[in-house]
Amino acid sequence: MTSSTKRRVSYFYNPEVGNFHFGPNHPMKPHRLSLTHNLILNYGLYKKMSVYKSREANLYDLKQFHSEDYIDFLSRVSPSTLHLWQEASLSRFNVGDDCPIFDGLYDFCKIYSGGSIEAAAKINGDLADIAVNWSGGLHHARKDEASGFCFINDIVLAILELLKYHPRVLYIDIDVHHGDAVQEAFYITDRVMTVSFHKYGDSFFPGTGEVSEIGDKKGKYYSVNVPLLDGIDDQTYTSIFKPVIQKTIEFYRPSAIVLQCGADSLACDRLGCFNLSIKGHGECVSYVKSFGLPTLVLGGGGYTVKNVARCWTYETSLLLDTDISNDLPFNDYFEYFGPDFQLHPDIVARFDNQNSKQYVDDIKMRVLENLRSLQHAPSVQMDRLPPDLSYFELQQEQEDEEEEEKIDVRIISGAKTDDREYYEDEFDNDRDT
Ligand code: V1D
Ligand code: CA
Repeated sequence: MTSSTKRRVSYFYNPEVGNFHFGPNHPMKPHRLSLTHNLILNYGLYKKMSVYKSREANLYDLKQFHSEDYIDFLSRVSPSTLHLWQEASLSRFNVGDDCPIFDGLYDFCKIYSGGSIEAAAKINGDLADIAVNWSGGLHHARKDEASGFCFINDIVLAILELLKYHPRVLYIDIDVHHGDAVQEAFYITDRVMTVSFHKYGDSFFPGTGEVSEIGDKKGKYYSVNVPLLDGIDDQTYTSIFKPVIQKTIEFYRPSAIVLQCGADSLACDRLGCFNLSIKGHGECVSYVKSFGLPTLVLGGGGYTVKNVARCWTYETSLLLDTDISNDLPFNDYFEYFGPDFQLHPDIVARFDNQNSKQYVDDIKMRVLENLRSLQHAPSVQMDRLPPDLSYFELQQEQEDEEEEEKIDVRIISGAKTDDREYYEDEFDNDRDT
């Protein structure tokens, strides 16, 4: 498939998501999602994609990754009852300054997670080539604790959904922070390969993501880390992003991709220290798209609200192969975008580029060396699919064979078998327990 082929894009959004507040002085502002959606609408991009109001995740969904104790805690804690909880519970679940208990926290979690799971299901049903949930991408949440502004890990939940149909899922993370909890969730499996590009060093949060973290057991070589230094610019970033992703896809041959597009890797981010322009960030999204694989696109960090909205709107236009004007259309939040009112304002570098050619070449060499080891890992060779048969076709063949066998069994045993006990279809939205 060439990069110019138009894809069927499904877009998930719940208008409630922007109304939650982490509290005064907290950098995470869900309001950025309202700005993004409104800009997307006012550019007319909704006409070119299927727009869905995403449903909320339910308890059954959340339990696919998170512990019951932790979900129970999230569902019951609130600012007004916080004093009734033992300090031990609050510290056990790691809530506090980074992950504050705010009004509607559990609803917020269900809303952003529901969008990612539904988007993954849309890809599974082959009803979309690309599915987008800018409200998702919260890559730090662990099985039983909150971390780095993240409470529920919608990415892990979405990948688990994709794994029902896809043999190998590639996760790519361009947030300035390390995608630690997604890596950790799949560290010992070869069914998911994680690749994170991030700032590493100077105790930058979360402090993990060295090149030497490569996975373990069956997952050895299936975790890839690209630690970068302050001030990286577009040219330097893409000079390492493209070869690493190209070789990863060549060696791993994923049947689906999940792309976390944290916008805190942009220049001028309130928490970040990179120097990417919106075009440079978008080039990574376009590059991933150019492989023509089913792709789930998610948000993530991003703390300079107006730039988050610009970035994710621009990236929506790239996913739709639609050029949009540099002059912003009038929109409900127009005043946020002054004084330039442009999609691609001039960027002022706040950090010198510390990533010398020698540093980048060395990291690239070590990452590519690990990828070559993956090529020789036995499980990939054993799983090799015939090049002209897609996973879906292969699965269909297998299902047909199983169906024939099942009919034989039914004839022999006289048992009545309902297909729905075995396979979820794309219309199966009922997750109630
Ligand atoms: F600046 C702050 C003001 C108020 C509350 C928190 C912060 C803040 C800034 N940076 N917190 C951080 C990071 N936490 C720490 C820990 C505090 N300890 C002593 C260390 O440095 C957390 C940064 C989280 C980044 C989240 C993310 O961008 O990766 C993200 N991705 O998807 C959703 C969020
Ligand atoms: Ca990252």
